[in-house]
Amino acid sequence: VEVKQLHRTGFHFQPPMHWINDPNGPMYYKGVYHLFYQYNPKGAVWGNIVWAHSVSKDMINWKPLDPAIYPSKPFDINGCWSGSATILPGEKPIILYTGIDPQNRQVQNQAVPANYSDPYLREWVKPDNNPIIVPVGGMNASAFRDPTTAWWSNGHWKLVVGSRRKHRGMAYLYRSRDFVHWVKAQHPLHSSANTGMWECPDFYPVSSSGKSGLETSVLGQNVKHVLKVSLDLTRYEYYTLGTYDPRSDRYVPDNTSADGWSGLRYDYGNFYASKTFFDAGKNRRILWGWANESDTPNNDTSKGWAGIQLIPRTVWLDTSGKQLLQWPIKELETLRGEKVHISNQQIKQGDHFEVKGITAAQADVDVTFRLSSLDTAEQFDPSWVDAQALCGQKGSTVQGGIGPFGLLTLASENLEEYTPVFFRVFKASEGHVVLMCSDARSSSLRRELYRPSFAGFVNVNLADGKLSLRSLIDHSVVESFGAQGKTCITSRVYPTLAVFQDAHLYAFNNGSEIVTIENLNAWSMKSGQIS
Ligand code: DQQ
Repeated sequence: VEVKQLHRTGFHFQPPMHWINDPNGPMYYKGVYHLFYQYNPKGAVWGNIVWAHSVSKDMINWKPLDPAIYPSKPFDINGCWSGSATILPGEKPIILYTGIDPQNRQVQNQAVPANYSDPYLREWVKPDNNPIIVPVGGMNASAFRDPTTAWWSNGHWKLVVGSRRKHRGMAYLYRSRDFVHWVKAQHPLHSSANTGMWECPDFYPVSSSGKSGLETSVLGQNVKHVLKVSLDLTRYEYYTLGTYDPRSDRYVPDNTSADGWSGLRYDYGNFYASKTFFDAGKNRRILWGWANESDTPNNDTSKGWAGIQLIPRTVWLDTSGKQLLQWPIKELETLRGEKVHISNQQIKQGDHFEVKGITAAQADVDVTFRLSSLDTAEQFDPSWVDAQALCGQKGSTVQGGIGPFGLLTLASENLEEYTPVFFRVFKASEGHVVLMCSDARSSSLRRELYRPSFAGFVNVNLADGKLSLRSLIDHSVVESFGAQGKTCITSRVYPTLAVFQDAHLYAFNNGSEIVTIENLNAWSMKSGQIS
């Protein structure tokens, strides 16, 4: 198969060819970051799943290694699916993953390094006591997978496995004293009606003050917990913030943190099966997500590859305590090349102007807009609960009061193609409502693509009249961070004209109120060493 370079990313992780999905078992061990991921060594569609393995010193430049875990034993002969790493006392990493057994049951297995002194941990061994956890009784053996990183509390190791009971999504809890014998707790850690299968659960503490990350077993007064699940019915991820009681092993979401479909999301676009880990090297918690293609499977096959890993994000609790904040890891900035800077530039209604002097198909843009007045904001209708539908109705060309304003990324010169990332501010009975969109509808002349008007609301105080936006643009992906990481949206797009040197970047405003670019910094991005 010849791999088509068009639309391949320069600084987002992807192997030379074939299919990838979920990031697995990310960890930091002896100065090295490990990324494992679901991989089909035989083609650009899902199947034949193994754990591919790459290592890095900075999570930006990578060295590929041979697959770490692949079907070899009855307990994983039909597939090595997602899982997590735990670093046991004495700096001993261990992996838990889902194996598909000869009856196509989903069972949980362990793998340990063959040689702890190899900093790359190239070779993994599956102990004979596998599988260590199997579905029993009334459990659904085809919906029982993706074990989390284990945490230690109250004299036990604990972990959860994602599942469902009929339509109820479940995080089954297991306990062990020795990491070998695991016993299911009577109650799940948490469950929620009508949410379907909970894939790739993730459960971890965040500090109530400051940006520092916490090791997964940390408990205490100044700690909240996050439970994230990937809902396979919508292919979106939702999280809640809440309280974990290590004695009853129950997790209760805060009353400000809705459970299920109306809940908070890490990303309002193409971002799935994510996982976090504690980076002991830099004292932060890192979030890693996968973005699949929005192209047709036939095109994936003909281009020879499918799927990318998104840029790792530092994740921490907002001072409100009501949501998480996310920001691309600072190591990404080492790839910044030529820079352009713009300040105090007004954009009037209907105007757009070009940000010149950078490679617009592979760029990092960080802009702060200033609004002089909020008086002309359109009235918000409280029935508009679905941000994506609202963006579909009020797109970047639909004139408003305050906005739409923002960036036109991956744009062709005459705007036959562009992916707008923008804000629109509404007046509501209490304050303002800010909508953020990353709208793929105009991204490509190719009509058969999936081109959703992804959007989310931004819970931001506009008292200082400022709204910021950072977008990471990389050929077929636009990853955007609104208001310093309050709302994040990732789009996959496949322009036909706006490619390589023919891609442009513009700032625009289609609101009646003038918007000022207080500051804009944009950089050409160098490619990472990836494969
Ligand atoms: N992908 C894995 C499963 C997981 C799903 C299989 C989520 O373990 O539930 O490749 O994308």
